[in-house]
Amino acid sequence: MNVLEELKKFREMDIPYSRVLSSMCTVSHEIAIKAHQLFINTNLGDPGIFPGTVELEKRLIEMIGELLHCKTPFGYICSGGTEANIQGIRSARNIKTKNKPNIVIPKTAHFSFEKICDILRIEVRRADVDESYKVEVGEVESLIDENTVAIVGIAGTTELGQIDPIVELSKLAEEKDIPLHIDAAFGGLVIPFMDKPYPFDFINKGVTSITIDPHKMGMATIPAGGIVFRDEKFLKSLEVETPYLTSRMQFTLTGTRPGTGVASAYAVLRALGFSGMREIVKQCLKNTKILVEEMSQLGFEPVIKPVMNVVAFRSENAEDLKSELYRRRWVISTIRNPKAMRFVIMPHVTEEVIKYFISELKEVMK
Ligand code: 0PR
Repeated sequence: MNVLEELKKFREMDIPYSRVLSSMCTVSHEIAIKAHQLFINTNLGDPGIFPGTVELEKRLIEMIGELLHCKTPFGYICSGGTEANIQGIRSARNIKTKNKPNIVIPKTAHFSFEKICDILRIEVRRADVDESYKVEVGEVESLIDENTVAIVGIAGTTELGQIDPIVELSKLAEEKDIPLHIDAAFGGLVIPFMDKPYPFDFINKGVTSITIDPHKMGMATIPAGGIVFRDEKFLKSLEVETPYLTSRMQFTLTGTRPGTGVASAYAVLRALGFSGMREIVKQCLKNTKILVEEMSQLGFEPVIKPVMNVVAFRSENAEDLKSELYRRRWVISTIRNPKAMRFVIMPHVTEEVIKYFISELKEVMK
């Protein structure tokens, strides 16, 4: 058998995105795929060989900076939100230099922070959230001490798409002179394109770094995460010497690093422009509303009124429903507290997909 035929067989075992209602990734935009192909052999780990790709990354970071209200952004495109969060916290730890460092994160933070604390040997302190699942700023304050090297706020929580009170967190961070890292891995390419965007970004003086992933709502090819710092000193604090490369220093976590994420993310933002992105986000929010209406007719109530295109519906037998749906090749996810079915309404989750899904859910519930 031809090897490509063999590969196709394996690929056909995967579930197509049109049946995936749980993912923060989506079908890459067609311009992203073309851009990816053009840059397929690039390696930003050795920048002297790829000055064109380096320049493209610089321009992309500037575009992202403009979106995030930062005139002189410092950052790079990495493997995803996990790496971006690692680098955000690692830089804060390097700058604050404490013997027994700790960070204060919301209880709703993504599991990447567990990896971070393990890798960096940092104590993690989890602050409670209020009834709308936003972190309690008072709790955050009470968990801070002289060894706190960073505070984390989330703009678009993984489970519910909620936004923490970042304006207040920023005031606290400024007052205490502690770096504030914002995990906007998902929300970073949603919130700026909403009708009344919540000020989650560098517009707040206390915000020092932001995670923002083009391979989620940016429709770039995987992998494409993003980390942006307000101040160059954070990036500098991550540098190691690279004696035999075309560059002298390297601040990235990985060595060999694809230029495909840079090219595909840049292509989408340039081709669509901020106005095109606004249209995409508008459509996702409209489809989220459609799902909420359909689900409410089946008796399901959202845990919180959706803030963005992530929504969870209370259900005592969410796990059973998920399993039964999976048997029919539909993928949803669940959350445990409260028990709920969770959906991410990405660009591939169209009105048609939602209607088809609802008809199958009705069957499953019989
Ligand atoms: N921060 C937040 C707020 C996230 O939601 C995620 C991932 C990350 C950081 C980490 O990003 P990377 O996975 O790029 O390192 N959120 C999704 C999740 O855990 C990732 C995902 C994507 C999961 C596609 C499943 C899937 O099919 O739910």
